[in-house]
Amino acid sequence: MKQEIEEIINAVKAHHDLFKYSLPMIASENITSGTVRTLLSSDLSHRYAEGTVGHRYYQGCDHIDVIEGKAISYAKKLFDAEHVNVQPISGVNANIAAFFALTEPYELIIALSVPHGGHISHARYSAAGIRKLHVENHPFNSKEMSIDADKMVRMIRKIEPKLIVFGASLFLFPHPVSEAREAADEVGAKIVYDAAHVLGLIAGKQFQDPLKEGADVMTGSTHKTFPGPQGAIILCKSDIAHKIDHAVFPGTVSNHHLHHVAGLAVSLVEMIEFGKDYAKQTVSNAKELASMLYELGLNVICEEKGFTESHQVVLDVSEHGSGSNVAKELEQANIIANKNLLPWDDVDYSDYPSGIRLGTQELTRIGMRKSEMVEIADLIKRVIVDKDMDRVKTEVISFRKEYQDAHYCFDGTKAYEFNYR
Ligand code: DSN
Repeated sequence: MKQEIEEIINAVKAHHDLFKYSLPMIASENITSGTVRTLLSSDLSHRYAEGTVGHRYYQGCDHIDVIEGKAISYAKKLFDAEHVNVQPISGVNANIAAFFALTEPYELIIALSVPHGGHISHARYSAAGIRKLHVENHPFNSKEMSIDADKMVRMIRKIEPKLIVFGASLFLFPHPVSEAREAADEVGAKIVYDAAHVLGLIAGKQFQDPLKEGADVMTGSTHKTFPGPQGAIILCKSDIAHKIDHAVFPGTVSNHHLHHVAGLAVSLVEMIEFGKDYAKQTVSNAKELASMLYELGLNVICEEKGFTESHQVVLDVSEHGSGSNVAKELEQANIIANKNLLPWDDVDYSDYPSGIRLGTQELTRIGMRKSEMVEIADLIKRVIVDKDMDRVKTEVISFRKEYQDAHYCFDGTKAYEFNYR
């Protein structure tokens, strides 16, 4: 094999080995079933199907129409949604499309700030800025890690935004969607809920149901708690379906990723069958991990509120070095997590935030339950407090050996294998 190609293949193999024998705890990642992985490398990955089901600009799309039609109908069923678009190629793309569908340039929106956990695409310097929107931040209670609903309602009535955005990257507790609805109606605002992080929990009915609570649109990545392929989905009320579809194509996507749509269709079937059990276990694992870490002396935030209602657990590790240093130390022990800005951090030092964000969704997907969380809490504590990286790494590798299959799907064996000829 040509050396340059071999080097790439070897790097991919090494990547697989890392994830096979580590604790994958980035809160925005997951692993797909074998069927989905196979579909991602199918011929669909290099075809065009601009347009919508039955109305394409290219020939050769009959089977693609079947696949996309099924993905839409499974998503409608799983989320009880009036309208679904499966074409956005990423969560940011889905948010940009929602902003283009529901606002005009220079209008005002309310969203969560990044230091309070908001996603960058809700900020002026990202997707909201691309639409030239003026962004006011949700009033936030940092101690409770939640939006202050009373202040938010007063703010909606006072500043009369065109759009109210909910959802976050640091996302421990539900957002006040139903509380916003009446004031939003009074001022003529729409509500977009960015469910990127919690889509799998919503699918499994273990988190708030934004569409039922009054959101007009729900966007979401399909590869975080929702254990599907990289990409995104938009679900919305039927009265704005046309605006959303038009903002996706031709607005912000030319060709969508057809292999993603096929993988998503299968992931939706998996979640219809197993979503409730998976989501329940994910949240219960997060609660267990948080309380074990707390008992071991770590500063897990929001103890008064039971730490978390989602897949995330957040630690303030400022006593043990910055979040950046601790994330690197965890990586030395094969525990993969990320540093995170916390509300009380100085944003000017954002390369050295005090937080570590942990997610339990992938550990759950590979079959771990509460007893494994107890062991993992101990391993994490030994890195963060005792700085015992070398010994913990050996133990993590050995611990991981028996968790190699994806659960909550029909075809999950050897989920981390990569066989290249
Ligand atoms: N970067 C993702 C996260 O980790 O939250 C969101 O896009």
